[in-house]
Amino acid sequence: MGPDADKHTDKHTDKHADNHQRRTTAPAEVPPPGRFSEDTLRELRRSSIMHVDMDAFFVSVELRSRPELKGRPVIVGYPADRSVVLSASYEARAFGVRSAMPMAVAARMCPSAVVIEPRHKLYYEVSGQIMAIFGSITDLVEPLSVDEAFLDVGGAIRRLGPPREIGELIRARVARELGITASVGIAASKFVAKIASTRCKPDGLLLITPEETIPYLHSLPVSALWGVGGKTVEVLARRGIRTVADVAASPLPSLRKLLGASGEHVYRLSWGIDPRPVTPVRLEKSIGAEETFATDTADDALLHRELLRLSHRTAERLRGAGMHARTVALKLRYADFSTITRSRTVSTPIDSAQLLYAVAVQLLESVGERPMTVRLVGIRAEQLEEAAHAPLQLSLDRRDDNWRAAEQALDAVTRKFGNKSVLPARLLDPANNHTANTDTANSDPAGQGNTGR
Ligand code: DCP
Ligand code: MG
Repeated sequence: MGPDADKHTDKHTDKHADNHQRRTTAPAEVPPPGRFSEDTLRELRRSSIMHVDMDAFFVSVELRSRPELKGRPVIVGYPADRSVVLSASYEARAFGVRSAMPMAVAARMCPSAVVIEPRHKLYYEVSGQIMAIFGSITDLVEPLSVDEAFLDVGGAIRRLGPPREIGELIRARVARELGITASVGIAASKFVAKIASTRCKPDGLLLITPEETIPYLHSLPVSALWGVGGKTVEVLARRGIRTVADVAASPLPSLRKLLGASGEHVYRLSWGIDPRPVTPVRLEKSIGAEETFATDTADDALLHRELLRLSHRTAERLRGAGMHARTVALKLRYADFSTITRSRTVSTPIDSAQLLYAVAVQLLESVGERPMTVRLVGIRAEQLEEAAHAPLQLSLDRRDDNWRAAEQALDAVTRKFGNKSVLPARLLDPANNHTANTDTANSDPAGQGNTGR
């Protein structure tokens, strides 16, 4: 017997019978592309929304250059005490390791895990390549974060085949061209497609037809519904509502009473109702944070401290959304409730707290003398773009090591707004902000982007 004698059977009788088939529904019994009748096309287009998400993205990218670690528990994160797990291999997850868990906890759970420090620049590059593959399939790509997107492939079926084949094509291209694996969920709606990709991970594909949608959804726990997190799960569980089927069987008024406005949303999802289209441009136009002071204030140092805090909050949310901002806006509300905003556009899109803060302080200074005490201060990041498409900028996840990079980026701001406008030392020590050199006030040499509104 030849060496392949006991291997060939299944693989050769059905070329689709690879190891992903177990996660998929009935095999696609359709003719090759170009031969679809209008009826078939209509039928195939009923489930044309796809959610594609890379498996253990940062880890997978790292394993390309360290293949000997494949199959082992691997964590990407800074080893420092106060850092968190950014990405964990599925082998590490078997020990309970999850992203956002403190590194110290992860190390206790899985002492054998290999820890790799992140290389954000590399991930952003790969992210751009992922999005380029998606973009070659359809224009209808809605990136959600650095490693995932919704695609509506309805218009690509004639050219590339049924959605399932398009999903396998994307998975094959990501594997071959980028050396990582992706999971694909396909359904009639975004929310079911997202559930499908989550539940076929890693390295899987799951298509849920419109007919299968309700029975499938109803078999899931409530936590599978979009927007239903820990607290809502608890509230529902207290009423004995544990599965999506339980939600679907609940009268809408009682869900409204339990969950407020989101009661209706949750109810609709439980019946698979999610008409949101795949929207190529992000709906989020801006991300921001604001704070009302307990007592109105005229204190510069207090304002600066608050701006720094709000910068951190805004930057975290920007990074969480995988976005960079081109414009930073400052909002001040005075004691009499009159409100002003000042905004400025920077040359390099930013997502770091330090840079947001630097611009916010300039904007505050550009206001000049304030007519009365301040009641509220806010920061808003505007003109957002996908981090994947923006020129690379630093991550401040580990600040000490990133200060060099931070300073380089500050240089860009300085070039834009004048030499004395940004003083990194002030940023390092926000408590000293009120001693700021008055040279920096109103420095807007080109008058650019400083649009009082
Ligand atoms: N990420 C991060 N901080 C987090 C969560 C994620 O920096 N708190 C980064 C690392 C991830 C990447 O974003 O690799 C993508 O996030 P995912 O939620 O898609 O997680 P993974 O791709 O790592 O794993 P999964 O296979 O569950 O998608
Ligand atoms: Mg992922």
